[in-house]
Amino acid sequence: MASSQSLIFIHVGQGGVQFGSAFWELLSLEHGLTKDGKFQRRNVFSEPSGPLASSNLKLNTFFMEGPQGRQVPRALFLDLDPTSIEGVRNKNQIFNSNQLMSWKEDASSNYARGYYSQNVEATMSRIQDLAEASDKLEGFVLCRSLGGGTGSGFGSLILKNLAEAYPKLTKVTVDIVPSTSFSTTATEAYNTVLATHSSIENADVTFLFENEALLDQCRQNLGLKEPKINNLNNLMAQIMSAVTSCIHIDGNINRSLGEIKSNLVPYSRLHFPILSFAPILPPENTQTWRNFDTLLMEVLNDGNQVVKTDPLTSERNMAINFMYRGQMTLADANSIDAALVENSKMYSNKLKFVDWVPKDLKAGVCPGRSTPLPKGEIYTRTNALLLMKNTTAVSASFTKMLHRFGPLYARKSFVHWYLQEGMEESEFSEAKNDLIGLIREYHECAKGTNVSRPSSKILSEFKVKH
Ligand SMILES: Nc1nc2c(ncn2[C@@H]2O[C@H](COP(=O)(O)OP(=O)(O)OP(=O)(O)O)[C@@H](O)[C@H]2O)c(=O)[nH]1
Ligand SMILES: [Mg+2]
Repeated sequence: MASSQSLIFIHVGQGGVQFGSAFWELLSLEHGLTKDGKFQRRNVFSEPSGPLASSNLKLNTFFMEGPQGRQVPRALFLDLDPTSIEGVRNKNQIFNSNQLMSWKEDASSNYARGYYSQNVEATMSRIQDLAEASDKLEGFVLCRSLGGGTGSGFGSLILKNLAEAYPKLTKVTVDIVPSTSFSTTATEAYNTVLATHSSIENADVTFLFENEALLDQCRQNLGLKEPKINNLNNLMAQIMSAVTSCIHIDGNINRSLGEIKSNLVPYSRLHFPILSFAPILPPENTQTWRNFDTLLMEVLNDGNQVVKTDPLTSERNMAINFMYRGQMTLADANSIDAALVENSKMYSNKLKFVDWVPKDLKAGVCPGRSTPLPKGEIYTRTNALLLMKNTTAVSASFTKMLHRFGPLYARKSFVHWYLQEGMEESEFSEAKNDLIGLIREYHECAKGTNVSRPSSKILSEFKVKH
């Protein structure tokens, strides 16, 4: 089996943990593993035609050897209250018990409670154990929801500690952005802005998943009338499997977190590429091969993005990567690459680049197809295309965050809950100004000027009160 670098996944808070449960169920199936980490006779890569050699699977990137030849995910699940961790323990027997950490009381939707949690030492020590079990550790993927107190606050504390303890390793965050339709607590607006501030500072790449965009996809593309949280998580799992497909299977680009970063992030702060994936079809489909032009049209459709952008705002890209996922040999990659570049001329309005970077359009192929989850709601027995674009249009997501934060902060509602936990009030304005600065940097890129530091002038433009 090919030897490769390894990654550690850290799932924090209910959203991070529940997404992780779906993600590892899928990844285990893709690697031909049973629920308890043993090898199945057949796996997705041996069916239905053109078997890929198992050497294509870089098993030890995501899994490590456990007792009795079991494969164990390189992952840690953390929640300040036990409920979501119990859910993982009951559903996925693949984890060792020391990979599932929980405590007694949640952070009550309060970033500060999560951030000032006393449990970080125990957590960092468990992360160190996992790091020591990895020969060639490349980096970390921290997955959390931004809305609650644990994912936002405790997640940000862990991210800061990772940046200090492992400065040379790549840090990626998967940040779930709360939707007003699912949201139950007013403080989500604060937690989202405070946690995004930490992702701007301490992550190398952040993949935003807006629950609102995922809900729309479940309704429109999958025909689900009332999507549930697990529908959203299964969709995210398929997309994150595609993002990391060349890392955990094989392929010709984005074979490591570092490569994803260098392919997509020309400026360190502007590290929020938007993901768009196709096809997203309900399970009753029978198509086993999808026309490439159709896939391209679908990923360029805003409705397939996991971040909702404003179609009326002109966007500019800093980097674009297409990742084709399907059964083919790597020798075909070059011809796909040429077809992609040729076809994408038709969509030149969607694929405009900022003036000051060379047109950075890359296309890659991962030969391993995805696999359906049992009773899954997404059809996967076909080829697929993932688009990752570092576009100025992502600023729409930060603007929405500030629009929810602004009115609440203007009244200073609930601020005392945060101060009681030890936070300084200045941290609110620091976080807010950081997002405003980021939006401004994206706007300047779209206009063609170079990136500069934040200024307070932008406050009025985004209707954020001082
Ligand atoms: N996509 C997705 N969103 C989730 C999930 N669970 C919760 N959310 C969203 O995340 C926000 C709440 O965050 P949680 O992850 O429940 O909170 P937490 O991190 O556990 O923090 P506390 O419970 O406050 O300590 C809400 O907006 C939910 O809609 C999930 O499994 N998937
Ligand atoms: Mg919770």
